[in-house]
Amino acid sequence: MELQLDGLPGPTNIHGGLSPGNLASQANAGAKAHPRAAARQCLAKMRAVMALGVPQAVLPPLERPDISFLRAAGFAGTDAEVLVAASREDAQLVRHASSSAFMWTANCATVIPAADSADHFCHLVPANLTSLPHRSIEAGPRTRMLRHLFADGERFVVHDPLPAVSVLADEGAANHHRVQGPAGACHLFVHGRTTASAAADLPQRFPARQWQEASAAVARLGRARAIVHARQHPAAIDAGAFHNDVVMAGVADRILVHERALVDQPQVIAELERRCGTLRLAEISELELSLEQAVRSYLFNSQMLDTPTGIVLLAPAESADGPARAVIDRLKSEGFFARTEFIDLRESMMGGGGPACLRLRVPLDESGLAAVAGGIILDEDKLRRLEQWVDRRYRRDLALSDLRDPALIGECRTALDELTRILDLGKLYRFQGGSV
Ligand code: SUG
Repeated sequence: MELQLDGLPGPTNIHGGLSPGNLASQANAGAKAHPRAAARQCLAKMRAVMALGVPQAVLPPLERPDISFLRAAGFAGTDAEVLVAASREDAQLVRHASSSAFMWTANCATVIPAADSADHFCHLVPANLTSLPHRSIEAGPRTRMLRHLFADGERFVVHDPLPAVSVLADEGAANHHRVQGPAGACHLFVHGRTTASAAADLPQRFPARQWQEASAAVARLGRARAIVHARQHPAAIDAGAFHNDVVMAGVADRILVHERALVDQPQVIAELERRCGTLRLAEISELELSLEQAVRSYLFNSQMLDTPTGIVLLAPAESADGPARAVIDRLKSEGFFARTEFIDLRESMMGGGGPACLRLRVPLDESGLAAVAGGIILDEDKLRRLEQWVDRRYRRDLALSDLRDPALIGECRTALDELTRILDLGKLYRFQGGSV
């Protein structure tokens, strides 16, 4: 089975325009955000997944604003004084410190499950996210959080993130697929560049975030037995596919991929089939859905779920009409999935995060699932309590200019403190005496 580990934005969710090459992030820079609606939409997705009979857990938000980050940048005094001074001197730094980008948990780690690792441990390699400042500050606390939640040292290894150097820039599972065919499982690692990349091979408009050297290091740490490396098509990156999961999705033996997702794509697919056996491939042509339409609709960022009643496509509402919908209808009629559901994730989509970005997949067996911190596994009762908590503790809207308000520090702590009680996590955050 596959546990879906979803993220939640925190009370300072903003549209900061912090990600170059991410068209939605850029287009919505400075727009008023709606933290309560953002969190509610994420919870609604979790409910939809649970209703499909798939185990669902929640990964708590990180504390924001990250005052220790601002202190490390030279601001001093009480926490409130730090925030006020930083807001006056460097508002952009405060946006980095306040961002809720950690909600996109597909980027938080790469998972090599026990079934596929040489030492039979389930390996979690947290991503260093060095490509962007607001994301790189996630790595440390997220690693400590994963250690708290996957604490059973007999089963799980939570590694340190790769060293934060450019050649090891790692964006986690957004550039990784576990393909499972009749002959076995294989891990596909997708990178945008390598140290050996010729200038002509690189995207021309936007940066390539994931380095091949990082993917190789993650595969080594995770003791993955079967791996294939592929390079993301520079045209896809230049069209706004800053991660591979914007142009490719999959579950079990099914791969849904744009024809311009990967360099040498036919060879990559052939290699996966050589390792895994025959796969079911839906390769979408540029004619049927252009890269531009793929990025606009986020069709390939749908969550593909292997449920007791067949494969389900949980697609963003943005793909419910036009050419993306036509692709979905065709694939459904061909039996590529049993069912489709559309989900409204508007606030997350404004930062370039669709259904697949919001979850980390953790393949586990029953006993592995029982070893995960039980409090984060959701049932209907817990979900209802989380909804009430969000309604109580998250502001309805938040503008970038609100980030200078020191009241947000206390609001966030109060919210997270309550959350740790709902999820039975004990002392988790530093302000509680914990490690995160
Ligand atoms: O890293 N957006 C995220 C979106 C991550 C999507 N994840 C996957 N594709 N798996 C990013 O670009 C925008 C934040 C802002 O602009 O405020 C942001 O960080």
